[in-house]
Formats: sequence, C-alpha cells, structure tokens
Amino acid sequence: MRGFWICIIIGCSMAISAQASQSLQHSETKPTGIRGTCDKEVIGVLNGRIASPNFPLYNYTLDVTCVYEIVAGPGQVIAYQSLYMDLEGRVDDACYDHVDVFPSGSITGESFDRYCGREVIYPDVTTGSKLAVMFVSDGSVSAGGFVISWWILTPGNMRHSLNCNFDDPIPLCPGWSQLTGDHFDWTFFRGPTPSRNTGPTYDHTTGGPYGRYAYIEASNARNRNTAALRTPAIISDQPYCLRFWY
Ligand SMILES: [Ca+2]
Ligand SMILES: [Ca+2]
Repeated sequence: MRGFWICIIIGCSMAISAQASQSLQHSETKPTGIRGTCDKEVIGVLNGRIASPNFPLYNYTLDVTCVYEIVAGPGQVIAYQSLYMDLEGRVDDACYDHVDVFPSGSITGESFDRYCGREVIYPDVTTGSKLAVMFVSDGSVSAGGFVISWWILTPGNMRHSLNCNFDDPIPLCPGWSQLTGDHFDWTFFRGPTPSRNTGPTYDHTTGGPYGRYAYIEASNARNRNTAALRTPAIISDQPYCLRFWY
C-alpha cells in the first residue's frame, strides 16, 4: 500500500518556529567560547553546551569514554543539536569514534542514536527530563571533536500555536496532539521515508534533511483506518487556510 505525505501551513504564510528554539546552527567551523571536558553532569541549569576533551585547541584524546548527563526538572524535556562534528569517519558502516545520544537519558537504555565523521545531530528532544551523551574514541586516529548545544523546555508552559512545520525539537507544536481514539498515529521524519517508492525524500519547509515532515505510514493500515492530529482551538475572525504538499 502506498503511503502519502503531507505538510501543513495554516494562515497562508510561512510557518514560523513556535518553540523559541535557540538560533544556533551547526557549522563546519569550530564554535568559540566552549572548552571541552571528558564527563560532565549538569543539574538545574537552563541551557549549555558540551564538547569533547581538548576542544577547541587540540584533537580529542585517544582511547577515552566520556559520559555527559543533563538533568532537568519534572515535566521538562531537553532539546539538543550538534553545533560542530568532526570525528573519525565511518568505515564500512562502522564508527570507530562516536557520539551516542540517549534520548531516554540512560546510557544503559537500549535506544540511542550513533554519530561519527561529520554527521549532523539535528534538533531533537528527550523523552523525559534527562539527556545522556556518551563519547567513545579508539586507540588511533583523532579529529577536531564535537560540540552539542542543549536547552531545557517546559512543554506545559509553551504558548499554543497554529503554525506548525514540525521542524522544532518537539515535532508536534504546543497545543497539538495525536488523537488517541483513532487507529494509528502520524509520524514525524527527516529525509526519505523508510518504505520504498513512497513518501517524500526531504522536508518541504527547509528543502533538505534539516526539517521534518509529518506523514502516515499506510503499509500496515487497513481500509477505513484513520490517523488524526488535533490542532489547538481556532478562535478568529480571519480566514484560515490549510495547505498540503504531497
Ligand atoms: Ca579513532
Ligand atoms: Ca517541516
């Protein structure tokens, strides 16, 4: 079954980032003003950066395992993205040096995302109030290192917004929700959809892999199944429009 994809802009204008994310961008050059460490624990701070040992003066240390843990308060989540990445590259699909990001906040958790070489960590968010990052280098070949920016968000306090482009660390904008009485959920994704010959190959908003789009994976759905997103209440005298790209 063929999936289809969708991008929504309400208000007939460019969708605006609704989550006041930091205006930091990943760069090919080393950011200034940050000194790297091996291991770091941060509690009760609203934002910060972590960087590999020896950053920015020297290449990272060989044969190290460094753990970085950020702890937010109850009801909060932690957004993160890379500002700089220069690790030993991927060889035959293997990373000899790597940054592992654990959105569950636990390095014993099974679910993590692994990055090496110059791979970008796009904006994303933890599942709970902790973020854990582990950096591992092997005994040969070092490089410039990494810098990850993080900042704490309190979803319950965020202003609801109709404009949603799914590109913020929390893909579903404040006030939006997945309906629970339907058959399956919408998915938020970057890059080409996993199922072949379907779905977009990139995000419409950004024209590349940086942004996300929302789509429904219909491969396992049945006729008359529904997947619904609920927007915040629309209270306005102005006309609104809903725009799809597919
Ligand atoms: Ca290495
Ligand atoms: Ca988008």
